[in-house]
Amino acid sequence: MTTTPIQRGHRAAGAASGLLAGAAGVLAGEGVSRLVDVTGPVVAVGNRAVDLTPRPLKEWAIATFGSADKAVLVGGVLVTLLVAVLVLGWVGARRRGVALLGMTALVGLAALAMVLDPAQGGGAPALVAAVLTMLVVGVGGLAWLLSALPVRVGRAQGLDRRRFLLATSSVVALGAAGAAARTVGGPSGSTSLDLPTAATPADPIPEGVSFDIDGLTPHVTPTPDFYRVDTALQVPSVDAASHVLRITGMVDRPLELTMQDLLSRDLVERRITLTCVSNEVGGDLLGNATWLGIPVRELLAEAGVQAGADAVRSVSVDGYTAGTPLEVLTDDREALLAVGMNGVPLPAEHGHPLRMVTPGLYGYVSATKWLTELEVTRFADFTAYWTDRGYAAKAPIKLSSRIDVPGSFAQLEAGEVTVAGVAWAQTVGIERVQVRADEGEWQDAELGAEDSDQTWRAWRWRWSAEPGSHRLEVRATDRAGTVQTSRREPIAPDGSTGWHNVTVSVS
Ligand SMILES: Nc1nc2c(c(=O)[nH]1)N[C@H]1C(S)=C(S)[C@@H](COP(=O)(O)O)O[C@H]1N2
Ligand SMILES: [Mo]
Repeated sequence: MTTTPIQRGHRAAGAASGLLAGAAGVLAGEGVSRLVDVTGPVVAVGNRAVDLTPRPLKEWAIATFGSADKAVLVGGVLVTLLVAVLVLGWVGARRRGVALLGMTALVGLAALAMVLDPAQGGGAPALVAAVLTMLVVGVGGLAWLLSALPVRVGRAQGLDRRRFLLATSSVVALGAAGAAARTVGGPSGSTSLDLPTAATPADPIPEGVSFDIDGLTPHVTPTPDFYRVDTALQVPSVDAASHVLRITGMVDRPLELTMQDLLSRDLVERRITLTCVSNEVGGDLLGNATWLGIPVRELLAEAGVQAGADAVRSVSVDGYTAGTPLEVLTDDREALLAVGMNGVPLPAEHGHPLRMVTPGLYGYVSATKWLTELEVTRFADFTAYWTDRGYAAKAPIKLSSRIDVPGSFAQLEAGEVTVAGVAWAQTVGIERVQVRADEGEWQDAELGAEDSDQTWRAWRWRWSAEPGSHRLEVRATDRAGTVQTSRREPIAPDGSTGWHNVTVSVS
């Protein structure tokens, strides 16, 4: 049988129907999910996809897409869905039953992913509402659209235009309503929490902690500029009023603490520079904030840590886990369970209402956001999110330094040029920073006043720049006398090393 133009148009109308119904179904499902506060289909499927992806592929994706990996993942889910519903609609032009079955299967997959999502906060009725919406709009919409197409193409019978237009506009309207609900609706992580003042406020910032130099990183990072790194496709929205922290595992007295329990304690305020293991040499995945919180060691002492334990496994509401050495959480660095950041409750992206902040360790082993459980355990008995993906179980922050100004490839005028940046060796402290141009002699930079050994330290150096192209390099020495290594290491498995350099041109 040869294909006639009518048949081809018919197939195309089928494919368009699949696309319309599929898109509207997802949008409506997303909208209702937002309204009833459950993890929506796209994020749920994305999360499942991450979990089911073989490790080499995952590593390749992280290496290739870096911090855009989430956008790429969501894009991948959407493109796959698009292709699937196009094909379903195409098939459906001839075989309606097959298309409807296929669409039902897609909704079923999304429903399964939503039910299995570790961050799934909503109850059964909310989930049922979201899934029913997808069924009605996706499957029902497709059935309606396809019913406007004649089944037997052999007969010279065109599509039922009125019916097709009505179905199309209805499905589009439902999809649009879903999209609107998706953007406006929902309890968007209300971060209202009455923070008490600190029993132990942060020390005042010392005079001369930084320099007034354009482009030099400020000592305290304004919250909107604070880097964000996490695996959450959608920032968890946690209700502080009902949030509970559980302390479990190898303890004499397991604890369950509400936010009110935690806030009624003596709170400590301190500036701590957080650093991500994914920070490349010269990168900006670190920030310094004033954190308000409860010393972890006080809570662990109350729970009564049993002999033999050497780790704390922290768990986020979204299922993320990390392992931190017990000794680090009980020593004098005084790791915090933070409730406040820069004078206000933690913003949703930074872990509202409760997160860990541990001086001296990379965030992935020590700074769990949306914290819901601390399990006292042994390193030998568990693995965590990033250790499952090839990163080290123990990860102290490596001594490092960065040139903030001048920027790479800056065009400068000959004469005196200010070179400046920050250096960090949390819990050890920075003793010295040196700079050199074109591999000449190392020169001592001037250091800003030290805030504490838990924060970074500013430095500056005056350079008499002569015309030409020049390469500036920086290296730091910590309080223990260790000089920052020039050896270039990648971020995996436990943090990058090497000297940061910038090339500038002077005229
Ligand atoms: N729940 C959860 N907590 C998390 C992460 C995460 O993916 N999920 N990422 C960690 C990593 S790798 C870092 S570097 C810090 C970053 O904290 P920030 O986003 O507030 O800067 O959070 C840590 N806490
Ligand atoms: Mo990180």
